[in-house]
Amino acid sequence: MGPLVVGEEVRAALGAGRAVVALESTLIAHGLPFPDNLEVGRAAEAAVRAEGAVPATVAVLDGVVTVGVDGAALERIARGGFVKAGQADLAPAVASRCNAATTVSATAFAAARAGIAVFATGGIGGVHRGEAGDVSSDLTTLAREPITVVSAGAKAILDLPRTLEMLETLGVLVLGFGTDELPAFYTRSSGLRLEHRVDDAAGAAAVIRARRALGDRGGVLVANPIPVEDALDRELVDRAIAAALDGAARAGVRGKALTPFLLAAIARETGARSLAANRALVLHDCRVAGRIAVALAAE
Ligand code: PSU
Ligand code: MN
Repeated sequence: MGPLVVGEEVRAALGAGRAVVALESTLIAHGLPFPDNLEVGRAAEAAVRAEGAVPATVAVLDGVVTVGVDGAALERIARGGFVKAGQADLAPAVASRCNAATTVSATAFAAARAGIAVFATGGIGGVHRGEAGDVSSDLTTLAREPITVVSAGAKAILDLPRTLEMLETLGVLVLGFGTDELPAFYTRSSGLRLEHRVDDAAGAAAVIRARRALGDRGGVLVANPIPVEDALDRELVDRAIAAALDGAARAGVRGKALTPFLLAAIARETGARSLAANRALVLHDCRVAGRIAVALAAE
């Protein structure tokens, strides 16, 4: 067995030219608490299926990068013990035969190797706020991989203006999905204007096809705002983020642990309302990604 394996159902779907949507596992292992995380992982797969596409959740299982894990593996991921792996962490995880959840960067990389064109997540990583200057490898991987990531923007805990600037510098196309603004994860708007907008899956597919036809091999970020009825109050979010950032600074949390720490702190600060919003936006992204994958497969 090689270091990267594609699950049977996913392989069959890709072989037949059917729509497939990749899903990441860090959001399950480190973004949400058990057992909500397992429920969201399952619901995400179901949402992709409801649109007529095949879900491919990605993780490293005993050192094998697996594109399309089965239900038993999904449960293992949710129960804990999986480290967090970005793209650069994949090879060490393979060499040491460990279990790892894949971030957006690792998932995009593995999915692209498998020939998957569309990927759904909640929010990509980006440039963190403050002087530390921590920048997620999600951005650089997106610049390199020919994949479309559907997300509710970048996580609100980040420095969104600098994240958007970096995406532009790297040549990642950011497409507003029914919006002219970069969505801010728990809320629909950030005040940051986007240059490009599409209003449905067919519109997104047309742009993706044009990018391919031009030979542009970089990634596309479809910025899909959280549904109106699920969005959180902006003041609540701002207060929770400020408290979370303060807590992280006092505890000296940085690096890989920072994003999971902040998400957990925000869940406490919002009385778990952030978890409900996170669930809603992830499932919405899965539905939109499913539709885009179906539109692309129909060409
Ligand atoms: N989206 C969510 N919850 C998450 C993440 C995204 O709704 O937990 C994860 C993604 O896997 C993303 C990662 O790639 O956070 C970014 O981590 P870092 O900032 O350490 O690169
Ligand atoms: Mn980082």
